[in-house]
Amino acid sequence: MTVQTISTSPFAGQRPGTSGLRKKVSIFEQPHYLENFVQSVLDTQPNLAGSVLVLGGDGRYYNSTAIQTLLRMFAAHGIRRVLVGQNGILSTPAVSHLIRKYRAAGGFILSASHNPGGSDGDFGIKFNTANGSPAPEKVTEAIYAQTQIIQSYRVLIAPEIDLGRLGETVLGETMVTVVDPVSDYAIYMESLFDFDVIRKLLRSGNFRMCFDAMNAVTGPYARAILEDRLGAPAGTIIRGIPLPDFGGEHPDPNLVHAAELVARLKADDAPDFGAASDGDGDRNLILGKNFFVSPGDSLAILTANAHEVPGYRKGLAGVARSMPTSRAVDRVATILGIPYYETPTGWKFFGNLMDAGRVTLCGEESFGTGSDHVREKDGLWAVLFWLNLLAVKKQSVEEIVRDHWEKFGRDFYTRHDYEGIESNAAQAWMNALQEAIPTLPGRSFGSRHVMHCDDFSYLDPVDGSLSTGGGIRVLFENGDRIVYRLSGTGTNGATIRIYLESRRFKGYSVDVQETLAPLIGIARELSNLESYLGRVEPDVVT
Ligand code: VG1
Ligand code: CO
Repeated sequence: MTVQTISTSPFAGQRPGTSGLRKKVSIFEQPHYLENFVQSVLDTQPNLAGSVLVLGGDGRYYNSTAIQTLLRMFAAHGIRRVLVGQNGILSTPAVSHLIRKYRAAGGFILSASHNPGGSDGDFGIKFNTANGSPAPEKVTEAIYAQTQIIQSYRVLIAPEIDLGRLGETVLGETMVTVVDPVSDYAIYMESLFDFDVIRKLLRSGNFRMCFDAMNAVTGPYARAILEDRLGAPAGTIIRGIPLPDFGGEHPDPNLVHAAELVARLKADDAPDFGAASDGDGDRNLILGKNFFVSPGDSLAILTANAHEVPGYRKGLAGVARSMPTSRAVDRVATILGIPYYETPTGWKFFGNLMDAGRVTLCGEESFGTGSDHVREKDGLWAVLFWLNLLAVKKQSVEEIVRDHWEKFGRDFYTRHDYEGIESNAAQAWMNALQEAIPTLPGRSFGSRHVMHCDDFSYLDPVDGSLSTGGGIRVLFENGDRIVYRLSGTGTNGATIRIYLESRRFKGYSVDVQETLAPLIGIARELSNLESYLGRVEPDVVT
């Protein structure tokens, strides 16, 4: 087996976004495209040579091809050992866990998360560092800079590894170990939650749940944990087999894309609990009987009730949320007397806070919740946390949420997405908003008065790094808030996100969109949405 050096030249646009490099499959399939990016990671991270790496993905189209390429490149780079998930499968939180458990120097996750898959869908690659966290901005920027000057990459000429067979294979001087994707993760979950009490609940005969794996990576994890270990009856999991094209659907666990699950939870004989996870297993959707738990509420509720769960009984060091996420958790933290942090969008900003022992739980409005047990958000972890609470508190999902609102007040919250916007138009709209920032404070819109407006920037309190351009926030005197930002994960033009939040202490039963309608109107008027985009209605409302 020989190492070949292949000449190449840079591709434009290999800057990782909110969560890794995401592009259409056809872009990744261009000769040298994937190799250039991977070589740029290896070249800029000198600690990887001679170390252990973790490798896996969500099973989407191009996953297996890419894994074989990466293995041959790792062998050419002198990586000592690679832990790769059987059939190339590893959920994002499982990768983070394996990196930490086996003290790997890092890992590669092949996924475009909730973006559609298949040959005309999306592919993605993300590099995580030795703490199991998505690479911080200074690392992704160094990788990007290298992609812009790369001239060659190295690859071992070798036959394909059989990814279906557990065990070890030598590739050049690299040991490749094909591991069971689920077992370490499942054991870890058992150490955090009270499996006995959850088992009792699931076997009691008066509690039913349904988990939608969305034809994506969590199917095998959910089966092993919910059915095999916790005794949920067969059939608890729907869409449980990972498919390369996710059955042609968006593996995005929200009310729009998890329509079948939502319908089941609305039926007369609805189960008591419904949950779903996304393409790579890091997001979660939580439903009760005919009841939706908004992700911001979920984070606040887990924070308020963490002492009920074995893994968090000793208390929380603090909590963090991304800036656009509802501020519901802040009030809980204040009452608990623990610090809370507001970070830019994307899980990579939580890593330092967790490593420094400043926060235990973190969350985002985009159906992401997690803790310092790994350094990624974790879909099944959130589901198990809720199951543990349901079992201990002996209340329904709805009762738990309503009790929480009663005690802490309620944040009405929604996100409106405008997808497939022509990039220049989206940028022009954003630029105009940026220019308007100094003119907004003091202006009134109906009965609301703008108190403060800025483009969010974040000074990391642990390493002092500065992240700018986090999104424009408009704060009103009555506590309402509008946030505007451009997505960093899309592959088709630009996606505009408008986040709306209004805190109320009364009027719980009112419909969220109805309650927020005046604020929604202001958000559109204030940003001149229609004149820039030629439209006002969003594509997706979550
Ligand atoms: C979106 C979400 C963000 C999340 C990111 C990755 O990013 O808004 O909260 O961290 O996706 O999640 P953006 O830049 O498109 O708004 V995942 O499950 O796609 O890795
Ligand atoms: Co995801």
